[in-house]
Amino acid sequence: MTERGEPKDDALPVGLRYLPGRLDAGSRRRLLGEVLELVEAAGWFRPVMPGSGRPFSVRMCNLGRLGWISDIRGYRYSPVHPGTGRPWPPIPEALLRLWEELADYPHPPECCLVNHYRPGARLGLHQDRDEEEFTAPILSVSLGCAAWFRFGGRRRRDPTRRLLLESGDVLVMGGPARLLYHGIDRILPGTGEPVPGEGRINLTLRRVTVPERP
Ligand code: MD6
Ligand code: FE
Repeated sequence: MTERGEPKDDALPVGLRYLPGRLDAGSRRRLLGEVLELVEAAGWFRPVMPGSGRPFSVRMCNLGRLGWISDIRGYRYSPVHPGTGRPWPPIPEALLRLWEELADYPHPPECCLVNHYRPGARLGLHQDRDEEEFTAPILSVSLGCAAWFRFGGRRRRDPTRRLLLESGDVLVMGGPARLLYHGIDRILPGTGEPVPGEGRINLTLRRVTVPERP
């Protein structure tokens, strides 16, 4: 086992790209500052589980034309913030460039979901399937303290493994890995860049709609 908690020679599923340390310290600090400035101005929201209304332990915001939201009625993408009714702030240039470099997809992302985990917060095993476009990957950037990322197969009952995601790590879930079940078991407070309000910030870039054919 490596320090990252995984057998070294155990290959990742096809389509899952794990890029540890993809962002250097300067890029991490600038990106965190830029994202938090936009999000603090727009405001965080606390999603709730459809049906039960049970609140998530993670707070969220979005950047881009469309934002992922969850309320009593269900999961969906919305062009406006559910609390303020205002459009989401734009996706920072640095993230658009990262998508161009890594996504292997010829159109820009439409959504950057911003998750903030405070100590004790977690995210249950889920598939990201509220998008219309599944040929685009989801690109995830981790900032702040480290977290245990759990992933399995395309069925909830498939066996799972975990990866330690640290500040500056990038994960791309595309192709056959696009619909893998995954979640965050827990964060490791006190590691990585300090985040105001403590904890971990995760950014996921998504293409939501199918582009029109020229
Ligand atoms: C997180 N990430 O790292 C949660 N989804 O906080 C996700 O749910 C996720 O990392 C799709 C693709 C990559 C991810
Ligand atoms: Fe996800």
